[in-house]
Amino acid sequence: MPTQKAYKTGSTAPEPSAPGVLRLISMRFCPFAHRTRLVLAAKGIDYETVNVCTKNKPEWFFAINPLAKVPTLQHDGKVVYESLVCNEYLDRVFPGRKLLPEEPLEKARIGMLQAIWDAKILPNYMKTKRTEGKERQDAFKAFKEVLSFLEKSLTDSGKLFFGGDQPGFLDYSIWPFVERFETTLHGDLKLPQAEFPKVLAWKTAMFERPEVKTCMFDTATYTSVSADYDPDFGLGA
Ligand code: GSH
Repeated sequence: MPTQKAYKTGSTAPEPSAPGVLRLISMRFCPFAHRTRLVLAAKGIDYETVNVCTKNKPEWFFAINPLAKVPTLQHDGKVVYESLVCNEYLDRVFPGRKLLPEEPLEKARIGMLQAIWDAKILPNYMKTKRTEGKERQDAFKAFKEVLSFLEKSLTDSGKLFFGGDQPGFLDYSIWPFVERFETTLHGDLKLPQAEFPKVLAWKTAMFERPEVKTCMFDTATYTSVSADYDPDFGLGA
């Protein structure tokens, strides 16, 4: 069971990790740290967790990462932060299944889908969370329009996952948000099976993955946490 202790403002810094021990500075419900926990689990990398409170950050965190954001990795005296940077670092440095493709165009494809996710899909989803009535329906329509890029990518590749026959880099970077979408995308905001057969099959398959199960919280937890903590899942913070 991962630790639930979280270091807050005024706390004394934890002892440095033992030599050779990878440390993840995290916050339990952070979707960005979740990205990195998924990669750690998928690659079977051993690590220890130090949780910080991202609302009342401990002063010592700024000395490690000037942005003081999670996830942050400490590894053999080195520091790596920003979730996608952390994930690429882990993928390059640690053995195990490779998550990023070597082939340049294939790697570019993943990067472009990530950009669509960041610039279009996630913001439109966030709008459905924040709005009501007609505005919400319009946001949901816009969300579906941009989600169709993911549907097309899976259709074109003929694979179950964005990484191919197994989840890869993009699967793990978008999944934490999709897991949280369960709090919103039901009732009149349910994704239609006829429009999104591939995305919905991907979602079902992702829920079955052991690394996803290890890292997840249930929808009830996300609902209560997002009401109390960050309706925007930390975005724009
Ligand atoms: N771009 C960063 C990444 O991809 O790692 C975003 C990370 C992020 O915003 N994490 C939140 C955080 O540390 C917690 S969910 N917030 C504290 C802050 O924004 O100062």
